[in-house]
Amino acid sequence: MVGRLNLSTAPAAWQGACPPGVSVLMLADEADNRGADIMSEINDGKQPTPPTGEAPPKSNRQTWSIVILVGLVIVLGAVAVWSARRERVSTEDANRDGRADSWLYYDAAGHPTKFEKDRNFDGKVDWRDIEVWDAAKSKARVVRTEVDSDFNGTFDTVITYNADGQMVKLERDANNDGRADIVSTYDQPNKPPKIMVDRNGTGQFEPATPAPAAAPRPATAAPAPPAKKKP
Ligand SMILES: [Ca+2]
Ligand SMILES: [Ca+2]
Ligand SMILES: [Ca+2]
Repeated sequence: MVGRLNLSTAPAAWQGACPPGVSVLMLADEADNRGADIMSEINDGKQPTPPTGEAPPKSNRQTWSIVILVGLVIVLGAVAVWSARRERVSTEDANRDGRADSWLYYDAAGHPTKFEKDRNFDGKVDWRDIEVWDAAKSKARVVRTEVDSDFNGTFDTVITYNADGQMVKLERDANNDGRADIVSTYDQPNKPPKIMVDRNGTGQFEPATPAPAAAPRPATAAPAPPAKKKP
């Protein structure tokens, strides 16, 4: 395809590049419709338009501005999510020594999730209640209690409660080897528990006869946790 460029109507840049009176022949492949369009636009005195879908190149400054803006949005979003999910805690100092000795944790909705207490004021938590929110009763209930009964820094007793708040299982690590060796199961209210004992630390439990004295009911034997205040 051959076209003749009309310099009198062509864009100024084209006119300046060619001396007056010079004809310019333009060639385009027969299959190149875009080439023909460009020649037509130039002869009409127009600037060739970019092909469809081909956006004009952005400057580096524009590109960096977009990158920085997107990064800023991501950071602000992450901070908002962290702030919404972060745990809150209220503390008490029962012995007034200037150090907290009980901690009540809340989720983002203000529902208690965990209560911890340092009962002997040695700076180490030795009582922990795990709580869940009961929406039907609009209050939290304790589902599990962990106790360091001898205050040696290791939790050795785990108590599990049912939905009514009754103790259903007590697991005790009496020899401090990190594994429960006395398991008391409270299947029926007001009935003695079923007690199983691992006497030699092998993981094999057998019925306790007679019932070992090392299976107390810490929920009643231990000091009652102080009143929990909302933050
Ligand atoms: Ca204190
Ligand atoms: Ca303690
Ligand atoms: Ca202990």
